[in-house]
Amino acid sequence: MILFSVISLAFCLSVVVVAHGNLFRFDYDFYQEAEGWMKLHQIPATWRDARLRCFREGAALASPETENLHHAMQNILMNNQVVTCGVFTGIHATYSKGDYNSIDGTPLNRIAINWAPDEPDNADNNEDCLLMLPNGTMADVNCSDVFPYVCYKKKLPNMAVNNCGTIDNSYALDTRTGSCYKFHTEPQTWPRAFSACSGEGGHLAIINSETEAQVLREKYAQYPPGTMPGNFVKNVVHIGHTDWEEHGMWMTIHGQTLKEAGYDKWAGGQPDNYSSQFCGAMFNNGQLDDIWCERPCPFICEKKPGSLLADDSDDGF
Ligand SMILES: *[C@@H]1O[C@H](CO)[C@@H](O)[C@H](O)[C@H]1NC(C)=O
Ligand SMILES: *[C@@H]1O[C@H](CO)[C@@H](O)[C@H](O)[C@H]1NC(C)=O
Ligand SMILES: *[C@@H]1O[C@H](CO)[C@@H](O)[C@H](O)[C@H]1NC(C)=O
Ligand SMILES: [Ca+2]
Repeated sequence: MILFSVISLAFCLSVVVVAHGNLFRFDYDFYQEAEGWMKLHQIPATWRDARLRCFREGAALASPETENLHHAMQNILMNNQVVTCGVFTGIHATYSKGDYNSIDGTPLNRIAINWAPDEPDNADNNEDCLLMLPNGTMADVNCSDVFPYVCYKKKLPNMAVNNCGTIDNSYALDTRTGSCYKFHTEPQTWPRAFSACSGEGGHLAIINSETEAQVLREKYAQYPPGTMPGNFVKNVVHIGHTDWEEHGMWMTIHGQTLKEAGYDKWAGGQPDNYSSQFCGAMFNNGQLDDIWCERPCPFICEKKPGSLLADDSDDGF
């Protein structure tokens, strides 16, 4: 019986992947009625984190904007008993109290809503996000509370997965290392940078050789300070090493010492722990630095070419 359900589960998954997996991501399922892909995030998050995570995945926080989308979302809820309270939708009034819109700007009065009993109540004048309950009715809730959520990617006529295995053309393959890289010019803290790379199906770049340091140096050279709007330090990027809160013990985010990983060339005088630096960075000359985890910096993500398409997702996620 268990064997049978494992086999049938594998079968279902592979059907989805064969049909549409090679068009977006292995961790999203295609829903015909929604004319696109959806993914349930079971781990509850605040509304802001949910919105950002969907964006990083190349999608958007789902809203029941049409009858079909409502139906697809409710199907997901009914098929997942873990979601007992409901999911955050993309319908929010976080810009201006009471002005509810979906992420793509559809106003609430254009969306058909069935409210749950005694909702909406804007309790304590503190509720600016809409939750969809398992039975499809809606309630306003505190955006700082945490709930599961659904991300949605509408299928576009010209959507194409590139040779990095993603629809994000900012990723470029370098044949010297066999990895793809993306330089993010908008500064983020190290944890937010980590999250961005992970959402995109990759990870903060890990330097495994002199060659890879050279590749990243060249990538960096394509982004001189003038190409990065904003007032921040522009000669250093977050990359994938950290002290794992064991101060003085630097390892990659994949658990290797820098020597094991294949590159441990610190810049002169680094790591200097200059008033408490516990996160990993790289100067534009390719040499390593330690930096404040909360300092917003540009950052470089790395991803394996197929990692967003593989259905046995060992790499990438
Ligand atoms: C939907 O669920 C809510 C919360 O459990 C409940 O209060 C409400 O009566 C339900 N509505 C319908 C139409 O089933
Ligand atoms: C609701 O949100 C406000 C800020 O919007 C926050 O200060 C408050 O702690 C939240 N309340 C609960 C119960 O989560
Ligand atoms: C860095 O400095 C902090 C205090 O500012 C200290 O707790 C930590 O142990 C130092 N790390 C190293 C490697 O010395
Ligand atoms: Ca430093």
